[in-house]
Amino acid sequence: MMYFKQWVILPVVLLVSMGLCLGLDGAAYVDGIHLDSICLNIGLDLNRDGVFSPEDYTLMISGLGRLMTADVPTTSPLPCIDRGFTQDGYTDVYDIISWDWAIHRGMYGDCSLDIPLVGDVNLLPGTYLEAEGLSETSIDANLVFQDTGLLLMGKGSTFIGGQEYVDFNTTISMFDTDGLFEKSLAMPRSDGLHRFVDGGDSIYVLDSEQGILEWSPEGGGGVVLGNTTYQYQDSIVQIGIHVNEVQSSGRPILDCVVDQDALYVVPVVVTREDTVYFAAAKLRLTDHGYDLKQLYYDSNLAPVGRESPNLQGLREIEIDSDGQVYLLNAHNQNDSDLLWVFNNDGEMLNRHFLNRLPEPIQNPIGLCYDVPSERLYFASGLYDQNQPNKASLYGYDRQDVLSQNILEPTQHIEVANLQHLTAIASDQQGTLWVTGTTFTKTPEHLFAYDLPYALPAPRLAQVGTVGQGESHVDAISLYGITPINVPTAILWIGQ
Ligand SMILES: [Ca+2]
Ligand SMILES: [Ca+2]
Ligand SMILES: [Ca+2]
Repeated sequence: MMYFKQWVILPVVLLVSMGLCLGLDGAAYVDGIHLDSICLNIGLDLNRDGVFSPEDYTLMISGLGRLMTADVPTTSPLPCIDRGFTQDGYTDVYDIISWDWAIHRGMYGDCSLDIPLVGDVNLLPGTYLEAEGLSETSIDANLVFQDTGLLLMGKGSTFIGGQEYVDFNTTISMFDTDGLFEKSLAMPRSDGLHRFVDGGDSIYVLDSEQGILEWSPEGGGGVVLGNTTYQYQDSIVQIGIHVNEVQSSGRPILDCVVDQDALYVVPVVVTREDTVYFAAAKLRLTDHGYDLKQLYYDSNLAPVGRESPNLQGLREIEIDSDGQVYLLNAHNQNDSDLLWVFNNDGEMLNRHFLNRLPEPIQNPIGLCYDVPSERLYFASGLYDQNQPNKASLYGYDRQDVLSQNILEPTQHIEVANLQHLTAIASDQQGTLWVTGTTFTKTPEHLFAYDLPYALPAPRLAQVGTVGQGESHVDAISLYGITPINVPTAILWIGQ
C-alpha cells in the first residue's frame, strides 16, 4: 500500500500553555492555546501505531465540527487535527484541506505541519514578479459536465483488512437538475482539490497546491492562477503556497469569485514594512496574466499581532450584484469570528463580530450570496453536542449587513438530520443546496482507542430563500447513492 509511511516515534512531550496580554483598547487578548506540542513527533499518525493510514484520516474526519478548548483531554487527538494552515481552534472542512496538502507533500511525520506566512522573496522590477506551479493540464479530459445540475466533491471510503475507513482520495458526484444521481468520478489529482466556484461557462476548481484550475464543460482544463507574488503599492502580496524544497511559505487560496474578467481570491499574504497580514485581492486578466488591482482588509485589525483579533482565519469571499465584497474570518480566539463588507474600491463599509451577537455564531462557514433575495447566508461549523442531528443556517438581508445596527438574521433555518454542515450553494433561482455529513457516534471527546469509528454519512438539503423567520427543513441521506461519505464542496451548475 503505497500511501503508508513509517518513521521512528520519538518520546512525546506534553506542553500546554496560554498567554494573556492587554490590547491597546484595554481588552484582554489571549495568545493561542499552544496545544500543538501535544502532537510533537506524531505527525498525522493520530492513533500512534507508527504508520499513517486511512485509520488516522478517519479519526481526523471524526473530529469535524468540534471546538478546541483548554479542557480537551491531553490524550485526545483533537489538537493534532486542527493544525497546519487552518489552525483556528475549530475542526472543519478547512482542516481536511490542510491535511490533504500535508499528505500530498509527504509531511506524515512533521510535528507542526505548519509553514511560514512569508519566505525569501526575490524582488524584481514590475508588478508581475513570478508565477510558479503552472502545469499543463490538471483536469481529466473525460470529466464532462454538460446537462449536470448539481456537483458534489468529497471523500469516499476504502477497505483496509476488511474494515471500512474514510479515503484521502477525492471523488466528484454529478446529479441532474432534479437532484437525481448521475455518476461519480474519482479525481485524477486527489491531493489538493477542495472547492468548486461558478465560472460562467466553466467551473473553477480550487487546489491547495496548484491554485485555481479551470474545468471546461467538454472536459479538461488547467491552472489559470498559480502561486504568484505581486508588488502592490508599498506591499508585497503573495498568493498561494510557494513550494520550495527547503522551506515552503504562504497560504493556499481557500475561496474565490469569478466575475467577468476579474478574479477575487482569499486569503493573500501581505507584507508591508515589518507587518504581515491577510487580505482578499481582486485580480484583473490582462494579456500577460492577472494583475493585482485591489486589496480588501480591515486596517484597524489586520496586523497579525497580540493586540488584535486573530485574522489568520480569513477563509471565504462573496461579491454582490453591486460589486460589494463580503469576507468571512473564523478563529476561536479574541472574538475573531468576523463578517466584513467592503465596496469594490477597498473601502470597509462595515464589520460584524459574529461571536458578540445576541445569538453568537461560532466558526462561520459556507458564506453564500443569493442574488434573488439579496441575502447573505452562512452557517455555524460547530455542531451542538446536545442536538447532534441539527445544523443551523442563517440568512441576512444585505441592507442589514451594511447597517450599523446589531445584525439579526432575516431567516434562521434549522436543518434536521444534518450534523456538520460543510458547504452551501445557491442556484440563484430561490433555492440553496446545503451539504454536510452526519456521524452516528458522537462521543464528547475523541480518543484514538475508540477506532474504528462508524463512517459518517453524506447529507443534502434544499432551502428556499423567499422565507423569513424560523423554519425547519430535513436533510436527506445520500448514503448508498453517492460513494462520497464526507461532501466538502457543492456547486449548482444547472440552468
Ligand atoms: Ca496511524
Ligand atoms: Ca481548523
Ligand atoms: Ca465564496
